[in-house]
Amino acid sequence: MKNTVILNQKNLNQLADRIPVPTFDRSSHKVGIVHIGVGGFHRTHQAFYTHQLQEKFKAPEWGICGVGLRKGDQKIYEVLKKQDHLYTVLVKHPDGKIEPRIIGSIIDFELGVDNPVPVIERLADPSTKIVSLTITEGGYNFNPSTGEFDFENPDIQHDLKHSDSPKTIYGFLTGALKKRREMALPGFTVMSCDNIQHNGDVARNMLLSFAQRQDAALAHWIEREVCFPNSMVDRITPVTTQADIDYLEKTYGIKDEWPVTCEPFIQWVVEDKFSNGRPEFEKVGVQFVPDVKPYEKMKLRLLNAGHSVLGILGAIHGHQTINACMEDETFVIYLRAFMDKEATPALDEVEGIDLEEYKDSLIERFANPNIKDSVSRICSESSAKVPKFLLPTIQENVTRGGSIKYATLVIAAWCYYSDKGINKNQQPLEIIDALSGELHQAAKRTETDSLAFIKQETLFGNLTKNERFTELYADMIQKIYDDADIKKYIQ
Ligand code: CS2
Repeated sequence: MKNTVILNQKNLNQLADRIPVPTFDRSSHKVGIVHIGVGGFHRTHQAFYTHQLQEKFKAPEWGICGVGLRKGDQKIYEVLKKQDHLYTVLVKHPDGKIEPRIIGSIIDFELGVDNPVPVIERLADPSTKIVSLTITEGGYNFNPSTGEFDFENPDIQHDLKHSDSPKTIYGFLTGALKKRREMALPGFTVMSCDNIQHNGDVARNMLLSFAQRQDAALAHWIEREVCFPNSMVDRITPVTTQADIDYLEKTYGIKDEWPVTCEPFIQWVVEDKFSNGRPEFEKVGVQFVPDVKPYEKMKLRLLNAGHSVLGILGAIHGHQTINACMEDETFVIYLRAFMDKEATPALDEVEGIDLEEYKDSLIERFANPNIKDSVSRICSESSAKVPKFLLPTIQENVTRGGSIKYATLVIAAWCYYSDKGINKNQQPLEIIDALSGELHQAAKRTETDSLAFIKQETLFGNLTKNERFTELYADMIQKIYDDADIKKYIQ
């Protein structure tokens, strides 16, 4: 048994014979990237790529400063501060092997919750060249059915009135860009890494909508000076469990308060549009392409939508994890049918990618028994995910007369899930959704109006106007409400 060592910079030497640790001189690194939203995914993906680049090729000007803008970011801020921003990534292979590595690319962290000044200063600093975002699908503040910026949001109204004490990402970005403009500094690149189709375009449209209201001249400057590359990001990153923390301590004697786990697969496809330079990420496998749209569409419509199919149906059946769904053949057959008959016909060709192979690889990745990705993570924030991952496939198949039954069952199941909050065995489900109250209210009206749930226009747009969809949906609602044994309907 190895003695337990607390993870921090001073102790790295002691840990070097246990697991790979950063060998580069972190103290000489400068912040070049400010990342907003340091969740597990950022730490296994962008920070992981950046670490590899720094480890193999040196890139001292591209250190990462994390930023948190929500109260909930306090914990990661504190943990990382204590650990000199070091953390462990545990890559979990399907054969049971776990590859640990300490990541050193994050070198600072600012929390903008009570005092916005340090964050704005960091963003406005001449060394900051890229501001990257993982603020989740819901963080962009658009109306999911119209795609328009939501000016009704009270925090947005606050930011428009009080530009010196922002709360939202848009208040912070415009505050910092205003300073840069006044100081005659170049803009930074805003690099969205969220699971939204055309994520860079969305970030651009939203920021410009906000800026135009606040300061038209600044909006004009942003239009000229700030690039917003679109990107497709991919690496399954389950929620860290206590068992992961204990494993690291028991096996390697490393006390890391918040390691992060992920699958071996990693992918990042980005448009090469940067306003103020970028790291040579291509040296570590990032693909720079002129147009990322076909890649992001493929990933959202197959991987993310596939996750929602398994997650929502699996939750009602009583499966706890995605790999448990994949051990259940009925689910695998249903998933593949959804992908082949509904998602694929609505996709364009993706240069250099064989869609059949891509789908096979998704089946393997979802089945990784070591990942244990919880169904509750997948179902969390479904109100932001379903309109992006699943509804466009239904919408397009409605238009082209294609199959919609596989995806429609998922929507009906989502209504049942939001209404009852229990699985078929009457056990309570953990529902995490910013709109859980509204979803519950709408779903509850299903008793008297079978279409009540899909009448939420901000989520479903005008899908209720399509009779083929509404009839199918109403029929599925009837079945699930009569008997929630979901497996009967996915046979
Ligand atoms: C998942 C994603 O949140 C979800 O619903 O589908 O987090 C997924 O694991 C990642 O996009 C994988 O790259």
